[in-house]
Amino acid sequence: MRDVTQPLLFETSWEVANKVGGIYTVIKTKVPVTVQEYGDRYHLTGPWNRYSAPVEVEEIEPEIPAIKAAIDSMTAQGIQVLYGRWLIDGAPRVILFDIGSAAHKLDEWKGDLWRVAGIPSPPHDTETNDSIIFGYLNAWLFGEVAKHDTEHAIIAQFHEWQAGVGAVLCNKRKIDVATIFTTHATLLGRYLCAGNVDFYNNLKHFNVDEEAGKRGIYHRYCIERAAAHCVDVFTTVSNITAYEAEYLLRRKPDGVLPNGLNVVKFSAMHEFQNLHQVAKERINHFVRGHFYGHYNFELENTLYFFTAGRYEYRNKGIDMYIESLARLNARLKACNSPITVVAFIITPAKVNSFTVETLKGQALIKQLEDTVQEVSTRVGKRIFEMAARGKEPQLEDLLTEQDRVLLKRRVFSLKRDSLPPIVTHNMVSDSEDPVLSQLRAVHLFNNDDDRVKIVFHPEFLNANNPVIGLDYEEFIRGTHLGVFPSYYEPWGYTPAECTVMGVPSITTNLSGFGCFMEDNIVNPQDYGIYIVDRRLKSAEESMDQLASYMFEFCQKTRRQRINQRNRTERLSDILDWKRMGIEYMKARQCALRRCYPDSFDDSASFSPYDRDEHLKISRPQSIPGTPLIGADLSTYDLAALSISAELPGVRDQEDEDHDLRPPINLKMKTPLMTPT
Ligand code: G6P
Ligand code: 1S3
Repeated sequence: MRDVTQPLLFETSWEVANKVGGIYTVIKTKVPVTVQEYGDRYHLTGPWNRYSAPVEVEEIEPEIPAIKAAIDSMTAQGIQVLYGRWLIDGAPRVILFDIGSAAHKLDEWKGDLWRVAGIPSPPHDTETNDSIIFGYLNAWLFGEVAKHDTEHAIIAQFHEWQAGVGAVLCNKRKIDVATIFTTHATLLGRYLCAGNVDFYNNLKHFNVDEEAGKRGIYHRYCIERAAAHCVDVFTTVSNITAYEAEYLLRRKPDGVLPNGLNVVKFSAMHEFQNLHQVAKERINHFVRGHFYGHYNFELENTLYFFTAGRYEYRNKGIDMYIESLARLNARLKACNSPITVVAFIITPAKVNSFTVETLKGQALIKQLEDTVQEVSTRVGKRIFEMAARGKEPQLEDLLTEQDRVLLKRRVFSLKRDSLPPIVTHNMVSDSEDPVLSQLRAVHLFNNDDDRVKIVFHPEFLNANNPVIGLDYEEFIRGTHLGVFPSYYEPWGYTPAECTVMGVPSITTNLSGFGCFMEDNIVNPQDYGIYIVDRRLKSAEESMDQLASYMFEFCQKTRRQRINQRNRTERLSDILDWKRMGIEYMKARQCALRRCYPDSFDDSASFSPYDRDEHLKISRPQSIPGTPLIGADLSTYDLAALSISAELPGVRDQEDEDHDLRPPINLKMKTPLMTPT
């Protein structure tokens, strides 16, 4: 009988030490809490990316004998394996496979996959071929480990379809490991939504095999569906994706594992507010250059909105964002608003380079800045000289003719015939690009009288970028509002990242994050989480609602914005892995009980998922004024939440709106389960 109290844990994903998308963030940010729980019994397996591994992974010798023996048996047969520490927070142990070193086995394994699981694999789908090799290598590893270590229970968690073959093989080969398959989206869901399909209303009626076949993804779909059915525990990242998986993969997930973040809190609120100011100043600098010649708006009255993510135009709601910005523009114009909104769209498209105009704008503004700096230094010297001689400086004495000419030249160079560009790069297919086409259709051209200006930056940001020169995190901090009106979004890290940085955001009730907030927080809007209804409203109504949220945001005073940012930032506790990680613990417990029922004394029918009751968190509170106040609240599950409760009448110093709001008590224990 295996010992279930000290299990070995393997987590398997194509994105281990190999950044592709959101799953990389899930895995990387979750590592510290998992390492804390499992220590050296925790391993991640992934592909050996020859470009990133040398800088991300430090090679070491395996210490656990069963793992060493497993790796030795693989390397003896020509498989190249890198065992090391992933150099991230928590420094977990990773086992990375060189997929190429097993390429000679591909045909044999494809045949085997068809025989044992009935999963077909066409010849030229490289991604699927790699996933098959990856799956066979994982199953090989787990089989060897289970053979050499018969003492400990073993858990293997597989993320997304690319890791699915391993899950299928563990089942077919009856490898003695408890298995979990976690899907972060469904293949079919993503494909159907990207087309013009009324997805959610038809979810129950799709002929899944036919739809997958029509889109050329039948074989991938088979892997995903088989993985969901072959494991002890099947999970996904949100309730909405659980619902989708139930119909598209034909298995109801056992549990939902929402994505967390590794939240680093500042000890004082003003610290993140200061960072906002500093980063905003950097964006201001970019804006002055970008809009040169048409810079007729006040930066003091300018708000920065942005959307960001992979270029899935409809799935990520970029279409809705642009349409709503056009409506916002009309409303701000109609009421003569003093506010200007600069709306950024940051999503990677096929580009050649920055446009000359974009680079020129930044160069001109830099030149002007340098000239003003030089002139000011000279003016300063003159004032000093005059004052030192006892002469009161007169304005006309300060600027020499030479300075005036120099400044005039700089000012003249800022004249421009064309409008400020709506896109910063030369696009490979400018005329067919959906974002540009829609911007043209709604006439958002950065005209002087437009109150909404557009900057489409079709490349992810990084600090070395000669135009914006900020990395993504700094950029978010400098903005005022993130807008993510997604149609298909199993979770959605973008609004979650905004939240932990204290930046309000707009999401939808079709995104996992939006639903999570709606389910767990009373009045999320008060905390800077605006949720557009894309379920019960028509597209037309949703766009209007989005435009209204943005318009309302534009009415806020600076003080209200600062206040709201404080409240938004306070929500970060509920997104921390320290809390979210508990759902992973539940899934692992459940898998252990299903795989090794004889190792448990209590009833085999126990399921960690049975005890869920659903309660909302009434209000994420600020830190209580004195420790004594906190000590009174032992009946609440505050430790798990890291949220302190406020007592009626206790002044909340961080929330300047407090006096306008009724005091609210934290009413109930949150429904978090402590695994037994
Ligand atoms: C932060 C800074 C303040 C600044 C404010 C601007 O709170 O600490 O000094 O005035 O940001 O806020 P705004 O919403 O106008 O960018
Ligand atoms: C998926 O990545 P995506 O952007 O393709 O997984 C992410 C991590 O779980 C999730 O946040 C996102 O919604 C999914 O869509």
